[in-house]
Amino acid sequence: MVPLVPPWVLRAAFARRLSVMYGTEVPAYTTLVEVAGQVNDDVLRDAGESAERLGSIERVTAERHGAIRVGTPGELWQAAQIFAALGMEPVGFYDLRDAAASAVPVVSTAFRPVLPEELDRNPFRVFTSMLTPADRRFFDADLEKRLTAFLERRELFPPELLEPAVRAEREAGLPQGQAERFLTLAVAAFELSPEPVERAWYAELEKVSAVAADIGGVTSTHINHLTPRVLDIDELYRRMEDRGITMIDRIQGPPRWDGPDVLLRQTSFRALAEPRTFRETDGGVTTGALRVRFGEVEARGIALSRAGRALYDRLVDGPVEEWTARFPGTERQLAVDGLGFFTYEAVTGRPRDGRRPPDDLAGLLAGGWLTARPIVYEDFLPRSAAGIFQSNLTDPGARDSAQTGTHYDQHGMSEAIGRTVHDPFELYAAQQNDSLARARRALGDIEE
Ligand code: OOG
Ligand code: NI
Repeated sequence: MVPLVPPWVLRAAFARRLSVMYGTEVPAYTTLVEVAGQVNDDVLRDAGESAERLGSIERVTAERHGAIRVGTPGELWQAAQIFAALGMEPVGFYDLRDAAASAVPVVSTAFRPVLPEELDRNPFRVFTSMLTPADRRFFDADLEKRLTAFLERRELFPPELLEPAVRAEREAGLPQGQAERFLTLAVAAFELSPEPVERAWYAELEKVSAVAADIGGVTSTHINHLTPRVLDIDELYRRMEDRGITMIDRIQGPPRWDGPDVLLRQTSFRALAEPRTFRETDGGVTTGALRVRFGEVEARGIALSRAGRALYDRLVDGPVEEWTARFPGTERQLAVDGLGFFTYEAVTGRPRDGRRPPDDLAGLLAGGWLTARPIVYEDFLPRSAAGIFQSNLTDPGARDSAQTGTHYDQHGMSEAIGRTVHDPFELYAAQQNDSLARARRALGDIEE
């Protein structure tokens, strides 16, 4: 039997090649990766072991997320097939249409590995947005019709790319030669196309939303940012500004504080003007520029339970004093209050002191029966995502808020993709509960 290149090796190779491609297309991204690497080295040197509490330095160094935008359920279905070949499944539903100040006409999910061991091998994830042309707040019936027709005519992913993707998913890998070709075509599908942009069509969509134009104004898709992970995002922000790269005005997500890092903190630099060719209404070709691709960086923290997330949502906009006063200041407290997710392990070497393990988690942790390791947040935050979209729009676009939008939810997204969209809270809870059940069994064994 020919040995197959397994999905995780394909995923790691895809992430690496995408990074090389994006670095040649967007040089400021390379600067971001360089600076992130230097910051990570410094943190590792100064903080030692605790720097790796939320992931090994190998994982963090290789870690990236990308973002793509597609136009139709059919295109989303195909993107999902390509990601399935790489061992990435849809997780989470994000509706970015009704974020008050920063609405964009898309609904989104993220493709990523779901098993902890797969995440450890390579956690590459892609935030994937789909245009919603039937949403009357953004598009009237006439524009919807023309937009849909335009999208139906284009082909983002050729059959030579989709066929091996189906095979890779079915057989859990590809033979070496096919893997090579698959990766080459997959990276090419996300490059910026040199095809001329229809000026008038692009401009018409841009009036509605720059995101609508970026998706539906061109005949291809492209990766619009690629994000490295950094261990100290405040330090990175300072160093980028020192290098003369203007970042957006803030770091999004939880505040910097002395307590545990939770969820996700992100910042970005604005999209750069890139030369593009345009087709004018008289048929002539001209050159111009578009700002569509940018750089972003992120720091990841502990995954929060639904209750933890609700507390986060209540506190995040308030004064930092309120956050400090009300948000748990230690990992132990996050665990005991049921606000954060952890994996638990029985302590086997615990000295025998005649005591029996208590039933409650607080007692088990306080008595040294269990150790807790944080589960890293592997997903996104809708408000930061909306902010990331927005930071790259020069014009907020036009919306008719008297109209109502089309309904979309996790279920509808699953139907569009033809695959189940996982609920991130359920994934984290299952991982936590499995570990706790194992730990309790182990404690039972130790006792006997
Ligand atoms: C995606 C924006 C969301 C993030 O990190 O929150 C995102 C986009 O601009 O297409 O990538
Ligand atoms: Ni992003």
